[in-house]
Amino acid sequence: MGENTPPVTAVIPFYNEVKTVAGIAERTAKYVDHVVVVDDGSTDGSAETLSGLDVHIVRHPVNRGKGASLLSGIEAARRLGSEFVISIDADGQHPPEYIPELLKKAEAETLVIGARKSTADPMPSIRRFGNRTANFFISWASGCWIHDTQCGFRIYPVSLINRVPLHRQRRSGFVMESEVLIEACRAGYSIASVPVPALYASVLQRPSHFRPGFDVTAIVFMVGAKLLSRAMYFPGLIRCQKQRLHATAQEAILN
Ligand SMILES: Nc1nc2c(ncn2[C@@H]2O[C@H](COP(=O)(O)OP(=O)(O)OP(=O)(O)O)[C@@H](O)[C@H]2O)c(=O)[nH]1
Ligand SMILES: [Mg+2]
Repeated sequence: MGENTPPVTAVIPFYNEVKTVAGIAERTAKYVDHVVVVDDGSTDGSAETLSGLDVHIVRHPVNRGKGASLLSGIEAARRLGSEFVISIDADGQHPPEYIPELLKKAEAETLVIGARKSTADPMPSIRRFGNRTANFFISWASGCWIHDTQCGFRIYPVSLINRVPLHRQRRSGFVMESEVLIEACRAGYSIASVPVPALYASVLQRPSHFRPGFDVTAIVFMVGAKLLSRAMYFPGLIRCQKQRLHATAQEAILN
């Protein structure tokens, strides 16, 4: 990276991504100081496709989930001396070519999220509905409007992970990526959004690992518990909806 840019590590957690993980790691390496790939007990030969690439490999002997893999990768990034971690999916849905755009917003007390915008490759409607619902409730519990709470293309300041309390039983699965937003906002971090394309049919080469029953239930229980613990946190609802209206008005002016 540039002389004055703090060191950046990309973390790519993956589970059975034999067709795509090596290509994503190679494309990502052009934009960061280090690439850490976290093999979460893959059984399809994904790890073999990485041989010869200039990447750090963290292995989980058995599958522990995306959240646990992100945390292992962030720990590896800390040991490499990085201040920022870029998380990126291994299935090709996040174009690494957008990393420089996300990096422009990187700051010590900011979590940057790639906010997926509609493209010619539309998100399945059930997924779009789920994302909108998640955005509403997670933004409420966070007390700030978050355009895309479910996108895993993000920049985490490494310091954030030790400062925010993540529930022990919720550190492993997809729910971790939702909980960390709420806790980051509570800890005073701000959230910045950078528009990125939403890629679906054109890149996906295997069924989703996201289990709508299990993972959605885990997210609903987590958000419910956070809201109940703050007496429903109505000030958070009002604040995030004001911010949403403001953002919508700004968008209308720009278009
Ligand atoms: N480390 C780890 N990564 C996982 C696990 N499950 C999924 N992933 C990775 O997390 C990323 C997102 O998983 P997906 O199955 O694509 O889930 P999604 O992107 O929310 O859902 P789709 O929009 O349907 O693709 C991919 O890079 C997966 O390889 C897991 O158990 N462990
Ligand atoms: Mg995916």
